[in-house]
Amino acid sequence: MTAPGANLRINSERLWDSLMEMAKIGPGVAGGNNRQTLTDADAEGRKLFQSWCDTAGLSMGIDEMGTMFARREGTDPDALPVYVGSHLDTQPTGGKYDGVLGVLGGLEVIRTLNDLGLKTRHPIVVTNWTNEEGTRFAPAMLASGVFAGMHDLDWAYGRQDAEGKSFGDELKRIGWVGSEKVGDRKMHAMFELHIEQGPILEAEGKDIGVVTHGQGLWWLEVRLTGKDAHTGSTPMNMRVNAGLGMARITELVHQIAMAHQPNAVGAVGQANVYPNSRNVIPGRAVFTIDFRSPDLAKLTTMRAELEEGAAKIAAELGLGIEIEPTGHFDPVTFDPELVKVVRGAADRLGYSHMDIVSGAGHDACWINRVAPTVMVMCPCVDGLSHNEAEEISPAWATAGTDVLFHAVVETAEIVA
Ligand code: HGY
Ligand code: MN
Ligand code: MN
Repeated sequence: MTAPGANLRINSERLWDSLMEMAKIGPGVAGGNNRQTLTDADAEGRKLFQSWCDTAGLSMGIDEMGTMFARREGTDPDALPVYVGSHLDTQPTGGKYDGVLGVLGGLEVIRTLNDLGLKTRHPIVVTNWTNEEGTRFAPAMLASGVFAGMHDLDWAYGRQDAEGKSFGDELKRIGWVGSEKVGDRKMHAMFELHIEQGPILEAEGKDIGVVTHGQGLWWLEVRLTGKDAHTGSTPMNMRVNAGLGMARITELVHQIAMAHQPNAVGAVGQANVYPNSRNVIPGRAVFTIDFRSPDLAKLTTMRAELEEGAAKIAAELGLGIEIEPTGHFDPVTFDPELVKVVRGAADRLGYSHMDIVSGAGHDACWINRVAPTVMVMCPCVDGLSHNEAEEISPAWATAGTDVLFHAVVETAEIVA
């Protein structure tokens, strides 16, 4: 495959303007975004992306999970397309770039090809995967998981949010149910550009992360049952306190992750006690644990240690306990050939780069099971993400998208 000339670059201003335009939809309260999946804000963001794709001359396909596939034709109708994308949905207190840079960076690849009047043998498809975040409807990477055959469609449609609304009903409500069967599309390759969401690239002074691997993950939902009682008149030895159990298990999660350093992380992200009244001892607690490691054996051991330790804590406090896995994927090894293409592109363009393991999960982690897949990363300020203060520089956005452009176009094969 011939690589594009190093002089070919994307249009930085246009990319940045599009990022800022999209950031106006579903604004947060502190400068970031709250564009959660299948909300009206998500629908508005989809509409804006659709209009940009129309202007760029792309044809749009939508599958039954609402994932958007915007296609630029290649010269060879039989050639499998090169996919490039990420997600437009955000955390409730999300940043402006998590996911969005990968979708609009993919669109910028198309816009630049259009500017240059270049054709490629393989078609190129820019993709917006539905519900990557998994915060409203667990698990994360839900649509790409169905696409990769990890979840079935009905199970995904039945996932419920905190108000009991189902994924399927909400997708219908916003009018984005497509007719394509999920997973029917075959891919020549898939690229995802994403901010690192960690501190390594910035600390090392690198413009580009060549993502060779991704961490594995377990999400475990813990439900503790104790007894509501008066916080004032109930003697300490008569309490069955689910809130205390949650606190002890939260500490246990931290201890387990620390015991498996390096390359292990753990936290409780979502935590609710019931009835959540100032003067009632909580009779119920429901919370989620997020364990991750690039080492499968460590990941398995952390889950086992948690289940054993949490059962012990519950027994000591007289609590009922249920632990339900609500999300999982093994550590990921991305396609070595595509990793070389990304590394070569960064070299050719003169961007500093280093190999890196993705700490966060991404749609690419599932698609890697059904097609050759790789990720490109750019730094983010202080490594901060899943926080409205998430920030990147226009230079980092440009570097990441330049490398994405070169890697995608090389793989899609320019036709002279
Ligand atoms: O949880 C994750 O790693 C991703 O940001 N959804
Ligand atoms: Mn993301
Ligand atoms: Mn995210």
